[in-house]
Amino acid sequence: MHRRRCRSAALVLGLAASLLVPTAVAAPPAAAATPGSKKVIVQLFEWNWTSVASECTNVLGPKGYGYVQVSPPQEHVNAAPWWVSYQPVSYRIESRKGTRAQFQSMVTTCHNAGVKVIVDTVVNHMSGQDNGGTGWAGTTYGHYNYPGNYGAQDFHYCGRNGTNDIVNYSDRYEVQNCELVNLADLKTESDYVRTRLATYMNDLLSLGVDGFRMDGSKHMPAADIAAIKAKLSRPAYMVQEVIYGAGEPVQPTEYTGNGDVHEFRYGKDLARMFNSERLAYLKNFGEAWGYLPSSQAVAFVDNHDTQRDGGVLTYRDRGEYALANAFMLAWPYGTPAVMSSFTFSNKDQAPPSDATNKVLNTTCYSGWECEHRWRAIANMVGFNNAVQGTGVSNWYDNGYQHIAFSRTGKGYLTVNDEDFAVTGRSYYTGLPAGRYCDVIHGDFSNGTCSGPVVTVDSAGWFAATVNAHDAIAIHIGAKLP
Ligand code: LM2
Ligand code: CA
Repeated sequence: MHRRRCRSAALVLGLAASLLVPTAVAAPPAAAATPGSKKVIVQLFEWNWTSVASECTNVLGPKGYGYVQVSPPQEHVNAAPWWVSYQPVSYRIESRKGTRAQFQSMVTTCHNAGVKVIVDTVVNHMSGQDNGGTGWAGTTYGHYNYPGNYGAQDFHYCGRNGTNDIVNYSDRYEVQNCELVNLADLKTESDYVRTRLATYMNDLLSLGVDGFRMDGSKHMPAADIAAIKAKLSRPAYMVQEVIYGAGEPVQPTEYTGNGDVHEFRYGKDLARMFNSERLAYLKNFGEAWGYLPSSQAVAFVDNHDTQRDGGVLTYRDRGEYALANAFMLAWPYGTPAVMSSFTFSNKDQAPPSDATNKVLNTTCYSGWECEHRWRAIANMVGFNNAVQGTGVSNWYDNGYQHIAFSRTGKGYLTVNDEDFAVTGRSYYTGLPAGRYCDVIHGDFSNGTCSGPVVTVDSAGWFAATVNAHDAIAIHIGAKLP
């Protein structure tokens, strides 16, 4: 008995000591969240370089956007649909959106406006044209032959399903080694291919770009992306497109070692809360919903694919879409990315272009929706900048579609998606007393507000009516003197 007790005491001691042994420390995650004090990304989908440049100067910089994500700049197959951008034929920076010189000048102009540039980078594949053709800039190519870049030996031919196409997303091998919609699938495990891709990305870095949106990341092993990244000439921001699919073998979390990852569940769940469930459920929106770690996620209401595929809110939802974006820009989950679309009535529709398929200059708001300029969205970018580093406090909900919360000490948002106005309520903000511009309805500049002003009393409260399907937002960056 005595001996047993001693032995077990020793065992207990041994166990206790083992609790003190330092665990293996995982390498810190690669560059996570857009670096810098201005986090918000805007995707200027299919805008030409000249128009992106002027938008940086006139709107993105002044409104506080940190990053612009531009569509793929490399030479592509020549046809009308927007998706030609996702069928590279060479790595010349020469596309329907502009020349290399225009691209270079756009990067410089955006930097001068304080806006960094993320490039949509197509690395998983080349074109999907069985009979080849002549690219936008005159390059003659075949489906598996891109002179000077790739030949037949540089592609996968999975030979499953009677073709080379991906059919079964439950099969990791197929997802990464077969063809996504007939697009010639590069052997990203080959050092030659990796080097060629890194050379393209290094060329973009030499033009000053700040980051990459890695198209089709799910279709490449994370290790292949890591190997390409290791060949880059300098550190760069990276966000990988890995569409979450329940039960699929390839999961978004596999990619966080390389950089950020898009959280596709965010926009779908947010749409469901607005459309058929309750905003009240958003109280713990984010990691608690099974999402990627906030510090490595890029969140979005919609992107160019999901706005065509459904299940999300888009510009067509008008006010609800604005409210969803306002919520995203106020809520501390991930790096928010705002979509800016051209309007379309069919999925394949070209961006406004001339007879040669060259993209026309953007004219907000004809043919281009310019959601990122809508007041409720554009002004919430300033809110996001003002509340960086703060948590959520003072959550309120009515159990249904009316919610409110503080970003502690810096900002306050209340969203009312009920069919009725909420009147006669006061809201506790915890903000310093004073007069604040309601940035959902007014622009703040030079100390004045073009819309309604909200007065926070010395105890941190304000009283206001929140109209049906409307919101009020105030923050310390838009406080009247
Ligand atoms: C992406 N991420 O992984 C892009 O975000 C998405 O927009 C791309 O699809 C896709 N992956 C490939 O980069 C788009 C578009 C497709 C289009 C492809 C290639 O949604 O419809 O496919 O780009 O341009 C089109 C045709 C398709 C055809 C294919 C090859 O729609 O029917 O396949 O071209 O010719 C036979
Ligand atoms: Ca692949």
